[in-house]
Amino acid sequence: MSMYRDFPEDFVWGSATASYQVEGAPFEDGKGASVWNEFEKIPGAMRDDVNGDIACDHYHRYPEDIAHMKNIGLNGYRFSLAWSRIFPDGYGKVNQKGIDHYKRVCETLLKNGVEPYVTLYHWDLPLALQKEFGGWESRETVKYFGEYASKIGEEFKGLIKYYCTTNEFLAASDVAYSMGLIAPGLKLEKKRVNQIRHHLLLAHGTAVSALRAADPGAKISLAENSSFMVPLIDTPEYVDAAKKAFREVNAHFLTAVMEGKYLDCYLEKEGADAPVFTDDDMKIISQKLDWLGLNIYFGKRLRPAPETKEGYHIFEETDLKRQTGIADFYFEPAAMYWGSRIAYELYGLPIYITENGKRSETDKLEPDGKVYDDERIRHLRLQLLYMAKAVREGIPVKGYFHWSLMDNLEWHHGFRPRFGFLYVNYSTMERVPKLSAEWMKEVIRTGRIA
Ligand code: IFM
Repeated sequence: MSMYRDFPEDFVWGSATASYQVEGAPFEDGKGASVWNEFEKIPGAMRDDVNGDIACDHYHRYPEDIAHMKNIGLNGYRFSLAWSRIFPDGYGKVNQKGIDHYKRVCETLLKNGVEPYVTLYHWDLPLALQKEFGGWESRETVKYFGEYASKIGEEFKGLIKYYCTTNEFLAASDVAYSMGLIAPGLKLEKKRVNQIRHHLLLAHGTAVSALRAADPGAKISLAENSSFMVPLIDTPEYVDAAKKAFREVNAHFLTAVMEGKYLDCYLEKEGADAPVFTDDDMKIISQKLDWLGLNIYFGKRLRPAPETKEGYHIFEETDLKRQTGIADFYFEPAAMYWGSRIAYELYGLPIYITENGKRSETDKLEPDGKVYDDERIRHLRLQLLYMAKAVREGIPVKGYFHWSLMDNLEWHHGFRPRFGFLYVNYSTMERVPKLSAEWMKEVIRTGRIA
């Protein structure tokens, strides 16, 4: 058999989770409430009216979950800290037990050869900050996020090297404060939401400075699910159009972070609703990062369109069979290649795919005790083939984090959507590695896509 490898030996193979989605134990060991503990009480807010009181019980079962990672061969774990375990009120009094918990998690990971990649904010804002300041509407929350980042940098020096400040700005701003679908579940007008978007960018930048001051060795990024462009043909005209579209469509988030300015097209489009900001804000927001985390689930096919003002045309997705199952997340494996290539050519940072995965509502335990998630394997195979193409062409894609390690609480969609390598039996909390976990194990072992 050929010794050809699709991925180098030092490639980081990880999986990802987020605190609220897996931990449970919402008030244990001094943890303060997050906005989710209020939101989940609203009838109908969560599908099937579930809550995160137990979730996957990862707070207690992390040693077992780490053993599963090791067994699959994963050498990276991207997880988020619950801010309110560290600062129960979002600021002020520190909860040592929360810090100790995450230290134990990191130590167990490292002992098992798994590198922690830690997200500081994955949507579980301390409730006190929402009540006292209106959450991300206020610069107070930004300031306290910086203090939280600084505390983490000091405490976890030597344990955590890789950080994502934030996960997916769009959900943290619009889905939470405009669409009202996730906590705190508000439907604010556009001007206020645009300011929230800006504050989240500022929170990211503030955390970058705080982490660098506390731990100069930290390797810092964010995890962004930008709109990724897939030019239909690989010619300079198509690729240039895709780059232009990528910068413009993501002008309110990634472009601002990477370029230190809001593009005119964004400011013009928002008009009187545009965010209020200063030059200093933009400097804070756009500090140089060490790597770039991309959450890639979908892509937009595109052609150049010299006849339009924008100069490109993005095709509407019409084929419902191609859906990944998440509204607007259309299956487009080529986005793994084009997303990485375009982001690298524009911004020059090493790339990590900080999320990618496949939702299913049909994964089930068979009588033989197995879960045959063949469709997930089909999706992953195609996605990883495109990631391998990027690696082969010299684009520095350094790691891949599968969403998710295990089935978990998919926010307001409840527990029915399953994304995991591990099937979670929610009655017994037993974890069962799915066929996709076996498939992944072989990919990791051989460095090749089967
Ligand atoms: O579960 C989410 C995660 O929290 C953020 N990115 C997308 C995942 C799947 O919907």
